[in-house]
Amino acid sequence: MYLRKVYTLVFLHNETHILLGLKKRGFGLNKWNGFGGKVEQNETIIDAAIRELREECCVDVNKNNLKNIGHLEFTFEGESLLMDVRVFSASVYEGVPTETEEMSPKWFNYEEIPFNDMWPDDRIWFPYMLKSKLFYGKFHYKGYDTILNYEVQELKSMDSFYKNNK
Ligand code: 8OG
Repeated sequence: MYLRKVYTLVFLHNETHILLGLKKRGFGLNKWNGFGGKVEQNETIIDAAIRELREECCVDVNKNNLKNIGHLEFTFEGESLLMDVRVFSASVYEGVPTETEEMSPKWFNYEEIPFNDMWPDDRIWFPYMLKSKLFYGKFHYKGYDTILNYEVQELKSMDSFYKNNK
């Protein structure tokens, strides 16, 4: 049995670019990623996504403009933690992405995503996100660099995914 912890991961985008942040401390140090973190007790997943985006890059997003586009699960050989990561995108937001103690934000053209400096799984599921497809992905790691096995699939709807995976 795994101990499931829920995380958020938010990507801001426009027609040609996606916003990534270089993580300056903690888990995923020196990797480019979206913005997010642990959902706290007494907080909804959406509220956590909004809070983390604000804390990490000073941008405000309204919950109606956050779209749940994917679900990722990560497990690690020998560990009981299952990281349940809810992925969101938004193209409408307020504020200018600004560097914080945790993240240094930068816009990347869709053709120039720095996969060599990102989590190894990202190059497997980003193509779904970049083609505006909903997705599910499950990755089992040995350490933080090696994917032992994985599964990724396109989803028809997030609602039906969650209905069937309670
Ligand atoms: O609070 P903290 O920064 O530790 O939260 C971890 C963040 O990293 C959270 O937004 C979820 C995200 N994340 C993982 N694993 C992976 C991964 O393999 N790829 C990507 N893109 N993000 C990940 O925890």
